[in-house]
Amino acid sequence: PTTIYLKDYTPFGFDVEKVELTFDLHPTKTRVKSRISFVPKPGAPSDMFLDGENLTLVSASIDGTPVHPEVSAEGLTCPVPDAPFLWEAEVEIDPENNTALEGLYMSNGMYCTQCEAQGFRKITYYPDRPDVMSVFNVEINGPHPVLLSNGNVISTSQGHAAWHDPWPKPAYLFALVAGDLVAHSDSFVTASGRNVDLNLYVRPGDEGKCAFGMRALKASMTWDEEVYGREYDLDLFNIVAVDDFNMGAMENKGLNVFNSSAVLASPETSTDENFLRIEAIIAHEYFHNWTGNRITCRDWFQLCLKEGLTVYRDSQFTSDMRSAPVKRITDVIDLRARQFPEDQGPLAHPVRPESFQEINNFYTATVYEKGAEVIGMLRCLVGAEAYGKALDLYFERHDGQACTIEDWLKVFEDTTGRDLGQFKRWYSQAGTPRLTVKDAWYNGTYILSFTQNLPASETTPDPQPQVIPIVTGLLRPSGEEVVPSQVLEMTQATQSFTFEGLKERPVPSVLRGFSTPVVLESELAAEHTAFLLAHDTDPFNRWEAGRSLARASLLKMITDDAAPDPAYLDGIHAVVGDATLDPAYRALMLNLPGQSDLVKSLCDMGETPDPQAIWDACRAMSHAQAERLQDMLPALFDAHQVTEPYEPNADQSGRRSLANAALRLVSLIDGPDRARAQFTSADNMTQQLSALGVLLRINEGADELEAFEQQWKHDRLVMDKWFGMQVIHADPNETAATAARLTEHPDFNWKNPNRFRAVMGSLAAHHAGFHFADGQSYGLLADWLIRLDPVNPQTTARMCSALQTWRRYDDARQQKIAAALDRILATPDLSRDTTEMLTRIRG
Ligand code: BAL
Ligand code: ZN
Repeated sequence: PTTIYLKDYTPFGFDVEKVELTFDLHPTKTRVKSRISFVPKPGAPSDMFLDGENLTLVSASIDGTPVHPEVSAEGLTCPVPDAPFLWEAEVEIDPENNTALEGLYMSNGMYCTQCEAQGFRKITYYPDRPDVMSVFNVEINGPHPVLLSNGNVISTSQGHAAWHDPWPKPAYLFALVAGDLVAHSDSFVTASGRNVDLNLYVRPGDEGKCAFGMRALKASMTWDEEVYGREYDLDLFNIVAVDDFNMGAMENKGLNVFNSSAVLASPETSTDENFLRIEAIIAHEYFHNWTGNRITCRDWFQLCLKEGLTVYRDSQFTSDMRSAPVKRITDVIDLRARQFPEDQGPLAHPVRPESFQEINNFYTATVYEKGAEVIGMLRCLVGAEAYGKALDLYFERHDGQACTIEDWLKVFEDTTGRDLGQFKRWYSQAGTPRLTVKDAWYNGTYILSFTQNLPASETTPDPQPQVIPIVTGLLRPSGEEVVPSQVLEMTQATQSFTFEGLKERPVPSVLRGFSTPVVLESELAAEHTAFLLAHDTDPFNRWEAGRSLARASLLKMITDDAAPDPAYLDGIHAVVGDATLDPAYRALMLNLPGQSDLVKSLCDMGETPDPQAIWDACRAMSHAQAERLQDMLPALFDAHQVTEPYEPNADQSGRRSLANAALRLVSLIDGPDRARAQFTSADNMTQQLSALGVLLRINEGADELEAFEQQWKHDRLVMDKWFGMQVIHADPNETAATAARLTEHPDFNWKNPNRFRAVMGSLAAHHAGFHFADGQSYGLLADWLIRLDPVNPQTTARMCSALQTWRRYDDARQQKIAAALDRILATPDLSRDTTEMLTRIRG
């Protein structure tokens, strides 16, 4: 496979003034006619190359004269005039057999598209690159009640629709949808008084699952006006729910296409977590209208320009709509679970990668989530006001352009006068820095000293110090804040910060809000952690203190057979019992560090991790929590029952999460009765599913599992939960067998990405089950990846990341994983996507 490098970027030789497309839809023989006005730039080549894959070229002409281009598997090359010309072509494509779900494909009888990153080339010949932006006119002919494309509708009649998108866009934002769909409609009046029609299109039967998504869309539109001054710019905004979709959703201009799991919601079928995710994804895709669509990326190496910023914006939105500390904590849990392993293993790459073989493999937690962290750091360094000014300048200066990270940083340099040369290393160096902290106290002077160390890696062989904003506050030994939060700006490999005029030695609270994505290694007094759990005024660091104690205790339980740490248990007893705190926050206090996280800690200590021992320790810790909190658990459970009609808001979902955390623990001691009662009486999925999870966890859920299937077998999204739950809650020695059994189920439609992920994704997420010593899970996953790869390379390649941490385990496991990797790699005609991922992982 060919490797593409950032350093080789060259602009396309032609401008595209206008694109006209006509689709004659047919399941296996769709005809696509294109009329494209090209204008050669100075020095344009005499031959033009257009991307195109899996297309049958029917005809082509330039200015009306037939031409016969040289066609290859990647595109076509054609001699062209050195003056503006009209390119016309007709191609035939086969949507029904397009199982890769890229380009134009069919999902349950409906046509839909996915063009990011390089799917448009499967629709017609075109310069399929983000820096080629053009106005599109689209005509669709097909026997479907609903025919949609980007922009504003020009005309519709039986079997025909014409669309015009006035905003120049790259081809990756093109979309077409056709099918027997129904609309949930509403409207929005923008700040300047323009009316926008809003529609959420779904398959008949799903109408009852639209109201929340529409509400979230309107809230996002208002928020972007109020917080970023960004108004919507078309007369129409359409969202379509699709059952077969590789990603969560896609921000096509004026026509967002969503995985149905990321938009359809009802209290009976969706959990609080589902509602939260849907709200965030709707916001994310909507926010892309400005950060992604109006200002797009020059090339795919700049993907973080739109994704990091848009993730950052959607996290701000969720913080504003719900609880900011809870959002920050859950984001950090997610970052550590998904991004840190990437940064610390064979798939490490900078936030802005410098080479790739298959761009689909770079829609990663590093580009998205670490990309958002980098923006959070930038805002922390320059302050909220300067951030707002820089963003205003970004929108003003770059509207309608395809930009780079250099353009992005320049608006900050120009508004603040700062030199961001060193800060830019966050975009070019891979890996998670380690930040060590120690302190000293001399006669009223308190000194905090930090050392940063970025481990060298293949992509970053000679790491240089980065700019690290360390938000820090100091507390008195009595618990009040003596120095409020301030940003310590670290730029050197080793740096000290001095605080004068203190009457007594303070307790430091460093890296508040997780102001930089680092691994913090504290050489501070060990007793500080319990103190911060009891007293820190920063809610993130208070939670972090609990997590540090839990981690330290679990590691001792694993390595030394120690008992659970009473200081940790006492500490969480106090916080969870504090009725002045947000219930959602108290529930988070009861979570334990991820088992993969513990694997990394053990490796760093020079220990060989034993997944079963980690599992056993986590179980033992849950029991210890239950016993220590036994005096309050029944009351917590009762006091946080929601008796009002279900609403997926922060208040109610917080109460449910604490009640369900209490249920999970109390059931370890009291048995299944409460959970059974909740399962039976639940009128919403949050309560029903959490009760089922509790029962499965104590091996008491067989009847409820059966009842759940009978109740929900008609609902695809709920059945995804049913499939996933059984794997997630299996005992480690039964995980592989459970997953294998589920693949025999008649409803295991493995070509549907959601269903495949429900089983195989859950298998990979069950740490002790996936790494069970017999290696059965590795073999099962390999079997299914080999089967899925020719059908859907993108979903296959994503799933390969389950194996990225394989070198952390013992020799026997490594041999089994290597055998699985080699077996997949030896498969004839393995896709470029999967080959690249596995080659990098195998090393
Ligand atoms: N652009 C791909 C889907 C998303 O990040 O919104
Ligand atoms: Zn995005």
